[in-house]
Amino acid sequence: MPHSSENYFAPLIQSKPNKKLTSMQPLGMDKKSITMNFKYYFAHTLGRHGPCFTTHYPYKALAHTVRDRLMERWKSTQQAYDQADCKRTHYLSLEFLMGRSLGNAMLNLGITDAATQGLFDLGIILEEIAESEPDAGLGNGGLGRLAACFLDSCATLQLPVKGYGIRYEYGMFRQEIQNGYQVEEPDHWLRDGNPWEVERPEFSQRVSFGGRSEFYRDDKGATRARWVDTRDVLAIPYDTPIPGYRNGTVNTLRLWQAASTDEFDLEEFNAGSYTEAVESKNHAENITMILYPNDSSENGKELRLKQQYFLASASLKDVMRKWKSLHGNNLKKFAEKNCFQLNDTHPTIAVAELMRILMDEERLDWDHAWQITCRTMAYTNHTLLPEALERWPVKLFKRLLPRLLDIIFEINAQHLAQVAIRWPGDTKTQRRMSIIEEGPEPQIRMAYLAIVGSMSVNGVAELHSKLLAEGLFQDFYRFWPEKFNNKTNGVTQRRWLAYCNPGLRELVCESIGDGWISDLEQIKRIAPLAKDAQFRRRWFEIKQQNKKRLAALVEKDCGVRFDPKAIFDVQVKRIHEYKRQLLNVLHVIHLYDRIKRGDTENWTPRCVLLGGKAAPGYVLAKLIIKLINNVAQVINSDPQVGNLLQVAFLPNYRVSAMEVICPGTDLSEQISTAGKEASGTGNMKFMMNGALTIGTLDGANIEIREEVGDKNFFLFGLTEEEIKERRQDYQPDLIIARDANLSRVMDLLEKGHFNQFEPGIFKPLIDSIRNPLDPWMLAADFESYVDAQQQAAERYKDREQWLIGSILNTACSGKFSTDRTMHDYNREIWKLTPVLPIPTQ
Ligand code: 26Q
Repeated sequence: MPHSSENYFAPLIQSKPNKKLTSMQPLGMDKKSITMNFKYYFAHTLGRHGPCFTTHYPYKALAHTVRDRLMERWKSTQQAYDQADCKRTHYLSLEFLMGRSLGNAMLNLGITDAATQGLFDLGIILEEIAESEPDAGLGNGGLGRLAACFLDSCATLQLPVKGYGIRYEYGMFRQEIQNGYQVEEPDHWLRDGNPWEVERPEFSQRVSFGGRSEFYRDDKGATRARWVDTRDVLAIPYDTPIPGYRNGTVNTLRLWQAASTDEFDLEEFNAGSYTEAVESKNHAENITMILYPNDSSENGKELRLKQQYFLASASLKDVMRKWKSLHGNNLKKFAEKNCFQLNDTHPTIAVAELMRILMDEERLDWDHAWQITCRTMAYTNHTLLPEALERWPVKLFKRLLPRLLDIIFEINAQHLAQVAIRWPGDTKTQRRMSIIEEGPEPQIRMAYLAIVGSMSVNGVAELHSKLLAEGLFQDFYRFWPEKFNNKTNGVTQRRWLAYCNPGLRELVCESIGDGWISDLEQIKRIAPLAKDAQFRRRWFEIKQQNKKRLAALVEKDCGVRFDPKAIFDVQVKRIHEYKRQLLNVLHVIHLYDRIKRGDTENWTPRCVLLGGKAAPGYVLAKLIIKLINNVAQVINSDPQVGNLLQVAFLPNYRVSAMEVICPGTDLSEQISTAGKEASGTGNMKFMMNGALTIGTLDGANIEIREEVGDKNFFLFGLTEEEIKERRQDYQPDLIIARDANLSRVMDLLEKGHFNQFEPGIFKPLIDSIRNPLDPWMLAADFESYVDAQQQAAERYKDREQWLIGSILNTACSGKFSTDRTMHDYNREIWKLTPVLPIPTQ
């Protein structure tokens, strides 16, 4: 279909908006209405009859039934925002890891029971058809899932917050395991259509690339710039409704898709070059083709920069269009009524793009434009790894975004002038704080642009925020201490407890009511019940059920049979050296070695599950996956090991897998090198579902331990400060030599016990452990890790004591709701007022 931003729709009715056309009859939320609607879609819309052998069409029919019930609430909410003329926040993110929508939408609308029963009467099991929905995997991991949880909480708190992102044609790759190695397969998630989105071509925007800046004098004699000879791309918005929890609010996630402009094609087509015309169409469409599968920055990729600018420009123009439709050309209150939250540096080019729009298109002068920009932008940092800080070559910017480069240079000049006033003559500080890193290949430091252009800079857990202020951004912290703040992450308890763990939901609701679903602090009221043997019994039975469900998944996807009587020890997250999956493997090998030596007195049977994707170019991470699989193979096929120890690697870890994993987990592995994991959010999902954590003092683990108490958390490892200290004189060979357990583990690895027919393949991993410069210091934490694991194993044998710990973990998870996180953002950064939807006819 051809797209063009102008006149996409000729007005249907010239004179008055037609009320009759847009009025909506509220749809029934009862079993009967839902069943009727479902049958209508199945037969009339989808054209299916009789028995149906696939789950796909019933899924589709139900999705449309649910979606219809979102529509009227969506409209009422958006109308209420317009009428209230409220302040709004625009959450800009290159990733929104939404997972599945059906179950979540039904939960939030309050129609799960009605739909389940209605379908059951038709002979359909809801859970079975819900499995047909592909995950919307438009994110890598933590940062993308955080954005999705934020949207859920904002809708529940009735905050006028809109998500802006990219509609990738291909989401996060599907991971297959072949001969123990990761193989990446494309994820064409839109293949069977997406019932949760609405295309809105009438709000398309034009995004420019290339060309050059041209300067001219305007009618008042002021020098102005325009960006000319550009190659433009269209941005088509697709909106997804984001329902709040049973409150009538439905917010919006707007994702942009790239398309070529008509005239662009035509021009070349008319010049007789059909193939070039098609090629340029492809160029445009390539921008939103694929999600970059790295969860730390991959530097300098031109297409990635195009994606970032495409998102920033289309979104800002959309906000400006909306503003003008409500306020005309008057920008006086723009800063008062808008906020842009930048999800890491990825959308930071928005700082320069807003300046460009305000100056070149809205004709504001620099100072006025700058005031608006740095009063509306706010930046969230998600990493402490210096190598993950985004930098872009100035050269690339000059070619792709010349006008934005002008603006960044000017921002930097004015910024450095301020620095020079504060620290006169201190050229070292000036150079350190420059947005432009000088050198043979000058680079733009995106984090510095974000800090300079924002009113707020936040980290995502207490320790992380402290380390930003004291380390990575210390110069900026000295300059603007008031900009820096912490916002500890959270997760939404609606998806991560109420939806994914129905057994526990029912028990908790029966005990303390359902207030916790929209106010997680209330969950602490189950704490006293930890003393109640009857309650513990039921808690135990639910956990066993969930472990059986998880065991079934593991058997289906790994071919390994987990025994639900064993302790389920789980580490699922992206594969990264700093997250230390390798340390986990060393412990597994240690347990295996104990079994082989007959050291199994008072043994606690254990099932170890690992899962996660490695960036396709991250060689060592991929080798860790291979090692896990080889170790699992050896252990699982050794009759002497039997049920004492089982190991599995779950392929294709994703949101919908975590929904089965976290309810069935006993022990949550959060074992990163202290000071490296900004926050972690998987740790919170496990805690909420009653797992105990074995972890280091890193990220939000520290706050989890504070909440649940040190008795119910298995702590090990060096602190961030001790790590820094020990680096000076770190000798892993010595540590290994002095630790009999670790020596035997290294021995097994080094003599190729797990790679009998693949000689030498694990050498890079072995070398990394023995390297005195190993940044992750595995050897330094091994002994205390093994101790903590032993304590966990001992505790597990005392079932009642374990259950008390499990109940208290759930009971103390109140802080880790994104409802709290969003409250904090709103109180200290956004300052939005909640707006109730207006029910309309
Ligand atoms: C950058 C440039 C080019 C290509 C890709 C990227 C890129 C993409 C994704 C860089 C980083 C990410 C994702 C980072 C991430 O998920 N960080 C995690 O954020 C969570 C939410 O705050 C934290 O809990 C985790 O600690 C942090 O690792």
